[in-house]
Amino acid sequence: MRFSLDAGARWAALALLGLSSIACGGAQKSKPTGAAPKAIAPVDEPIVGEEVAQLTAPPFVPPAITRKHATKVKVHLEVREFTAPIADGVDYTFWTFGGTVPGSFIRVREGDLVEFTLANHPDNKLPHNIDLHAVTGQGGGASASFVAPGHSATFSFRCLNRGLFIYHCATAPVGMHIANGMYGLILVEPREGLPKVDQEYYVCQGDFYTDGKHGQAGFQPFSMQKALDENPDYVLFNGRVGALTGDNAIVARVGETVRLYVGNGGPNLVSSFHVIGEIFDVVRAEGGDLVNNNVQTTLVPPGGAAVVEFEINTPADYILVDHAIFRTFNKGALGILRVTGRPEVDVYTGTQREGIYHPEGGAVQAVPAPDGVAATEVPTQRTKEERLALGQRLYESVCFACHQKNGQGLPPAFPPLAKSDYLMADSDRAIRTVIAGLQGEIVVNGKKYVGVMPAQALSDDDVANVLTYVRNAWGNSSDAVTRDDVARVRAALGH
Ligand code: HEC
Ligand SMILES: [Cu+2]
Repeated sequence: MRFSLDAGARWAALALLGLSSIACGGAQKSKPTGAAPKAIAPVDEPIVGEEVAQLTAPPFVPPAITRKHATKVKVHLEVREFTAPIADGVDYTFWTFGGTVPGSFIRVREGDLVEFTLANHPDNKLPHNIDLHAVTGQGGGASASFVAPGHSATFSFRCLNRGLFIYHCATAPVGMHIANGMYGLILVEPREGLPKVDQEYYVCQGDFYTDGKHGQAGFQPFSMQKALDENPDYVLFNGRVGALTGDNAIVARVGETVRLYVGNGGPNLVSSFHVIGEIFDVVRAEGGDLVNNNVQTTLVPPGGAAVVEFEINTPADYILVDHAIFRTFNKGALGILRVTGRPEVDVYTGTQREGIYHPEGGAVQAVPAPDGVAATEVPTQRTKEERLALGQRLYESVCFACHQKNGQGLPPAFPPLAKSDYLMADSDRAIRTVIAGLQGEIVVNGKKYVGVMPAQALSDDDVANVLTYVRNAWGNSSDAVTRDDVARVRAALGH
């Protein structure tokens, strides 16, 4: 949350350094007006020694480069095609760089000479290649790296520009290769390095197009028509629903600084990248030199990237989203940064007080019925059928947003109510859940959920109706919940 002077000042100082070298008329290659000046052109820096790049699978990032010189870096990346879950119960055939979506993270330094080998595994069915946006040269390396299954190709390039860059397959049909997961990030660190942070993670958004609708079980082939229509069934961080939630959440502690390398493989959608409950102290816009401060949401276009940094001031589950928000709650673009540590009440208190709200100085106003008929007393006794009908209406206006239309929930964020052992085991507990809310870890049908269900401001009659409905819908079956049951539980809670 705090403005990071350190980062801003450091980059400003670097810009000045570059400017003074121009003023002295150094051996500077001519650059387009406004281009970031550099003390020595990267291509003039001597290459000292060689090393093999250490690649990492998402969400991890190789360690920062501490070298003070340019070197020759050998990168070996293998293309693998395989079928794996894109969501629980849904399989998809992915094409990958290094066996993951996004592909392996590559970290090199400005001025480095990269000797890049692309290998196409003999079990694969298709030719592939790679276009790295960090490359200056024909096709970003695409034609030089085009390889059939069982072959490999090597080419070299010089890292002339620092920044965070997407790489992707550029084999026809290009859109399909990208849609199947063929993209990742390469970081060209500035010569002097990036400011030190405590945690670094790798997050890449992508949109996916399947024959079946979102969540439809079984094997789902790629849908060319939906890709052409730019109408994805899945919008994901790191290639799978739940790649960054539950046990896969990324983590940090209060007091630490976090840097996210955020990419967007597309193929079609622009990401409105946002972290719920946090503000980016620093955004390295578009992955380049431009530093913006105090940003809520940053745009990451397909084939683009951004670096976001923030200090963590208080514990929470910070939620990574594409703020085109249906993509988050209905198409999968949801990740969690789980922060532990001591709550900092000077920063955030949580709920301090809760009470009944009486407008107009406490008088409860009778709302006139719309057709002029006097409002009638809510009957204590209703038939189960009445409660089912009223409860369904309430469910479909309030609860469905999280628990979904047919009570199936939305793992891992929202537990199911349909055939929920947790719901059916204890009706008083269900009443407490609705009137007082619920948080912390629970287990529903053998699966862990750690979420927050907000308290629902509903009358006793409404709670009875909605719980009668959910405890008798979608394969659940039990007696009606009565208004007296709710009143008794509410009294025990002191609400
Ligand atoms: C804003 C999202 C949200 C809304 C709206 C919501 N819930 Fe929940 N609900 C949750 C979450 C999250 C949990 C799990 C809480 C936890 O992990 O401790 C939960 C848990 C439950 C549970 C216990 C777990 C289970 O699966 O049996 C019941 C019962 C429940 N909700 C009923 C309802 C009913 C009825 C409504 C509508 C009146 C409703 N909820 C509205 C988010 C929501
Ligand atoms: Cu490919």
